[in-house]
Amino acid sequence: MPEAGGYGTGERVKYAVLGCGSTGYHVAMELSRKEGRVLVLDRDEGRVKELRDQNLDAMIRDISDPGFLSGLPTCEIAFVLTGNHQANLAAVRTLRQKFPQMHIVARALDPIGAGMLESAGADFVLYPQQVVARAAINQVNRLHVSRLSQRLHDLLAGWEGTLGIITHKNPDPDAIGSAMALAAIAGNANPQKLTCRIFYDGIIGHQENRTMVNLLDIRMEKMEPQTIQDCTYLALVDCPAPGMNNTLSQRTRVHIVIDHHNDGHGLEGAAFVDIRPGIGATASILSQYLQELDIPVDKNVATGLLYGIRSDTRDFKRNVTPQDLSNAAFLLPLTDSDLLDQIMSPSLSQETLDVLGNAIRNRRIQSGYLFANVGFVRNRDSLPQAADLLISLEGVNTALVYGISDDAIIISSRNRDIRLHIGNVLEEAFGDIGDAGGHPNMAAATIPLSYFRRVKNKEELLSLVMDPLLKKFTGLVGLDTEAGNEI
Ligand SMILES: [Mn+2]
Repeated sequence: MPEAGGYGTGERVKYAVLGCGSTGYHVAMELSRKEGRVLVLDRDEGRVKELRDQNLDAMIRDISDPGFLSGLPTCEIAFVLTGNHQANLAAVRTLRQKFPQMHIVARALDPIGAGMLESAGADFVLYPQQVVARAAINQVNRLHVSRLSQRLHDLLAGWEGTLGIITHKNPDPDAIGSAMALAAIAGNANPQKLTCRIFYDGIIGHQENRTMVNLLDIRMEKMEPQTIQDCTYLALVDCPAPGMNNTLSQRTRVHIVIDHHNDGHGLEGAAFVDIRPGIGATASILSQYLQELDIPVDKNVATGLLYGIRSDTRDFKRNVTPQDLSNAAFLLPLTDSDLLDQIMSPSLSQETLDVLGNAIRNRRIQSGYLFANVGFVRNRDSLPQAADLLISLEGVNTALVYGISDDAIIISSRNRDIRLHIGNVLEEAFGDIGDAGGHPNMAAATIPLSYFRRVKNKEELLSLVMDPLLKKFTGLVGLDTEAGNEI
C-alpha cells in the first residue's frame, strides 16, 4: 500500500494519533473536525484503508518498533492510544527520546500502567475507566442539583403568605447575598402570593457589609420575636439550624435550610434542606439554583452573590472548589463590576478614621513590638483595621492595638515575626480572663468588663487595667527582660 498524505521533508503537523481503535478514532475525528489535519498511525492495513476512505491522513506503522518515526512529519502533540500497554509504553519512550519538547498524551489500561507511562515521559496519562467514572458522577450531581432547584421552585410556587429569610448573626456578605438570591427565586416562583422579608440579628458590622446593603439596595430588618411569628414560613441561609449562629429558639420550625456548614439538627420538619459542607459559600449554592432554573438574574443579586463567594473563599484562596469557580464564572457577566469595586473599597467612616488616627498618634514601639491605645470604640471592626495599618510600618514585626467598648476590653493583633505564634500568645496571656486566640499572624482578645461595667469614664478605666494586662503579654514574649522595658 502506498504512503498517503504527501508530506515533504521537514514538514510539520500539529497532531498525531497513534493507534486508531475506538478511542483513537474518536479523538482523531474530533480533532480533524475542530483542528484540521491530523496524522493517524495504525499497524492494521485494513484499518488504515478504512480511515483513508474517510479522508483521514492514515499510515501503517507499528509503534512498538523504535524506527516507526522514519519518513513521518514532525508533530507537536501525540496521542498514544492503542489498547496494548507495551506498544503504548514503547511509543512514549521513542517519542520522548527523539522529541523532548513534544506534548504526549498516553492511554493507560490500568493504574499501574498509568504510573509507568508517566515515568516514561507522558505529559498526561488518560485512564478511560476513571474518565468515565468521573463523567458519570458529574452528570449525576448535575441532575441532582437540577432536580433540587426545581423542587425549591415548585415548593415556593405553592406557598401563600410571608417567607422570613433569616441570615446568621452579624451577617456577612455570603449570608446577605444568599438571602437576596432566595428572595429572587421566591419572587420568580410566586410573585403574587408570597412576600419575602430578610431578617438579621446582631450588627451589620464591617463597612464593606454596610456598603453592600446600601449600594445593592437590600432591605434587611432586625429580627424581633413578634415579626418572626408573623411569618408563615422561615428559611435559614448560611447557618445550619435554628439556634445555631442565629437567635431563634432551637424548637423553632424552619421550612428551608440552605448552608455550607456542617449538618444541622432538628430539621425533621423542614420541607427543603440543602447543606453542602464541601462547597466554599452558600452564595455558590444559590447561584447554582439560579443557573439551573434559568431565571433572569438581577444585576444587584448577581453582584451580591459574587461578593458572597469572593469574601467567603477569601478571593478564591480558601476552601474553594471547582464548583465555586464555575458558579463565579456564571455570575461574572451578570454583575456590575463598578458596584462591586465600590463595595470592596468603601470610604472610611468617621469613627474608623478617628480610631486609625488615635492608633497612629498613640503608638509606642519597642524592639519591633508596637502598642497602640485607641481609647473608646463603638465599632469593633475598626480595631483590626488599625492593626492591619500599623503592622505595615517599617521596623514593626508585631502590632497590638487595644481599646475599650461598652462591655469589654478589646485587643487586635497582627504579627509577621515567624518565630512568634501571636494567637497562642494572646490565648496564654488573656485566655483565662476572656476570649482570646487566633492564628500565627493574626489574633484577637475580648476581656469582658464584668466588674467595671458601671464605671463611667471608660478611657480612665482602660489605662488603669491595661498596664497589668500588657505586663502579662510582654512577660510572655520576653520584652520585660530587655533594657528600657517601660512601655
Ligand atoms: Mn458562608
